[in-house]
Amino acid sequence: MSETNNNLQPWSREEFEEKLREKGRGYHIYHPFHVMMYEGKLTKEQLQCWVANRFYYQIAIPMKDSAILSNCPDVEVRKQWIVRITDHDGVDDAVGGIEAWIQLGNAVGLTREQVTSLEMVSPGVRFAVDAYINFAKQRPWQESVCSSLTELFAPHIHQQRISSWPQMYPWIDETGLVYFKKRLTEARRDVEQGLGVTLDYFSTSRAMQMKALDILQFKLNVLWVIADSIMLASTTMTTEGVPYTRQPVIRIA
Ligand code: AHQ
Repeated sequence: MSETNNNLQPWSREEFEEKLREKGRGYHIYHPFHVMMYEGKLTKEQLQCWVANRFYYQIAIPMKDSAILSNCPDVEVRKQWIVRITDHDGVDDAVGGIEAWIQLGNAVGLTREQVTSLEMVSPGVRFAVDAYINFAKQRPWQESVCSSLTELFAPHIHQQRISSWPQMYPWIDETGLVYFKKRLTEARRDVEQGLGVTLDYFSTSRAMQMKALDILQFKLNVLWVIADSIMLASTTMTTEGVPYTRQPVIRIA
């Protein structure tokens, strides 16, 4: 009879952190679309599709983080967490991440309107991102903090873009990379807090530690499905020679 998680001893703090980091094997840096991006194999249209669709994720982050704040009674946690909102929204005339992402849109040849109108956002991306926001609205704030820990793996993917795009996509103006450079330091700072909360809150039992791994898997799935949807929306696919049919979207003016 295998022991259930309930009567196993919890992992040590170090072991638990190691198990969280091992989940990085499912991070979207390994998704074929991001591998193609890193290898310089994406067309201009595919990159435009990725930027326009990912904008829906970017504008969701401050709403997700506001949901966490609204569920969190701990003043010290809120005082640290709130910076995530201003990082994206900006403060006074300082450019925030959302505006930097629109600059990325301009750098890949999109107009501000094409990005901010969300006209290019696919249903799959909307569903995945909305699932993430709703998770943060409905679950205990510590579970939402745990779900943000995919950022343990984010500096690597941001550094990949900063390093490879100038060579692979020389037509993209360097101003487009501002967002990724911003996130390199912000993500490392964010993860410090997120990891501390997660290791403290979920270390009460092995069952709780396993729950944290499941929550992290949920967020890995969100990112993976976003990449799936963008790949389907922007890549010519055939099944047994039959081209993949995209849903005709009739826009009533
Ligand atoms: O630009 C990203 C960002 O601001 C965040 C916040 C964090 C969260 O709270 O879930 N996750 C995240 C991520 C960002 N960029 C993604 C990328 O590939 O550019 C990675 C993503 C993440 O790893 O969760």
